Amino acid sequence: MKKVWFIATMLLSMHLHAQVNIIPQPAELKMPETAGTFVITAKTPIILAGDGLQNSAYFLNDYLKQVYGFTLPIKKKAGKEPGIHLNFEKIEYPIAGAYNMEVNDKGVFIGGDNETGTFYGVQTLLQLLPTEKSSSLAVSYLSIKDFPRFQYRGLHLDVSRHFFPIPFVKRYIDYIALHKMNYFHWHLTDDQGWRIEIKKYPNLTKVGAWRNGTIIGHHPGTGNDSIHYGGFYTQKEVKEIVEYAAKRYITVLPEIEMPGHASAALTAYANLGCTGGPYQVQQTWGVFNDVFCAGNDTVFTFLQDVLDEVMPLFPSKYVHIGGDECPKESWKKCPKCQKRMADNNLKNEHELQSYFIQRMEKYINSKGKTIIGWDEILEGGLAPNAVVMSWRGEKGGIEAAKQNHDVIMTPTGYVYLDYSQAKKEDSLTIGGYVPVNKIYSYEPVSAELSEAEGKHILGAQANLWTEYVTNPKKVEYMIFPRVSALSEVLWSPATKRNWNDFETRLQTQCKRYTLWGTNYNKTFE
Ligand code: TNX
Repeated sequence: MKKVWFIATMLLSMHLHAQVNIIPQPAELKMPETAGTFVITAKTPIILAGDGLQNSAYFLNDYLKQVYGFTLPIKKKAGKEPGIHLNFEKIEYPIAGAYNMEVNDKGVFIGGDNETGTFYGVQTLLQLLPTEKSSSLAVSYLSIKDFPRFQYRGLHLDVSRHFFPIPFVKRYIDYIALHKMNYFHWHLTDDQGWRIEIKKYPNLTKVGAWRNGTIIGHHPGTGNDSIHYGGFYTQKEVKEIVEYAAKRYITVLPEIEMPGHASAALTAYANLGCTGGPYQVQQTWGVFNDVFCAGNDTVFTFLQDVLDEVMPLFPSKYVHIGGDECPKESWKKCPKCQKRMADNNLKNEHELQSYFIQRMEKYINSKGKTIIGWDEILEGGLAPNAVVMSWRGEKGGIEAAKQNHDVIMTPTGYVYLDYSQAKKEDSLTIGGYVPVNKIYSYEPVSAELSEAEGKHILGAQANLWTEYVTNPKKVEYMIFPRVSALSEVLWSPATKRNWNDFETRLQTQCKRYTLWGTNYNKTFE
């Protein structure tokens, strides 16, 4: 009898204290005095209070199906029956995504300031579910008030150095959504491959999307020149990705690199370079001297044509046009470039690069969009409306904010996911060292900025360059658990940041990675 009683209390207390390990940490979380759980089973309805909440319901059902093997009936709101209630609530927070949430004996109640907020409330609900497969999911009674700290919470993927197929890009977008992040920066062009179909210039993908041989010296056991490596996305596939992301309240930010990192484009259309070629889709990593010719008007026509096809595919108000790592050697030797400099009173090649970016900005602005560029676009003078992505540390971002430009912080020393996360390099990486506690310690708003300047920091982004990341499993290994740490930096109030507490919650998060079938780096454990 005693034994039965003991087991019963054990089970009851387990039930009453179902886990609450949420990442990113909500702004306000309260547990009621009387603990308890609401149990979700296959019969529990999702009850929608209005239009626009279907995306959240479908995401919840897709997740339940994949992870626990069942879905829930979706209903329009009728009475007050128990269930998962998806609502709207007036919160009036300046950044999209605020929500309130309550779990009690009547169910789960999520009220977003807008669709996005309700969607994020659903992400929180997923984190309250058990980390083992089960057909009855106990959720602890609690109440939450939550809202994002930054408006730009980004994750980047380089698909040029290595190509990743559409189903994996979708999975990557799911990972962004599960972390309440809202930008997917898609690095679509570089020296080693052009990855987006442009109908007016078919050679970009016929020629520019392919290189001969896997890259020698960097992939142990490969270096096989007989391999024709590459791939690209059709415009139809791009649309599919943009729609998929939109249903998760994620904006896809396309990047078309200029004037550097242009080998793939030059190989396809040799007249776009200063020398006329021949060029090759690069087979090694690094920075290459052949870049788009700044003295040739055909180059500007070409890039405008490309953007005319790219911009309508992406509803994003921003277009990323690169601007990083552009050597000036070919411009120095090019008579047309020198003439352009003389005609426009440009003192040096940095000013020529600035001319290039400003000319493209003018075109892009005329189409109602804003450019983003890497911090090199500060050199030679910033284009008037440009947003700066600060990657070579924070200096460029700080300078841009002081010049009243918006900034997205992506400093190598904190948020470069291609860098190793283990002290003793545990797999082939580009080098560097960014362990999970380093990314967790990142503060995007530098103390060097005044309050007004600090408002220009829209947020931050982690970048995954893929020179040494050859397949989806390795992508997962590089991003997790670091993206979970970044999500808290970007979402939670700065006052809530606490490494020890995060480390405890991360143990549960790792169980979730396993539940998702996702690879992750375990060196921090
Ligand atoms: C610099 S970050 C680059 C990339 C490389 C990366 C490797 C940036 C704007 N440019 O082209 O892949 O370093 O870490």
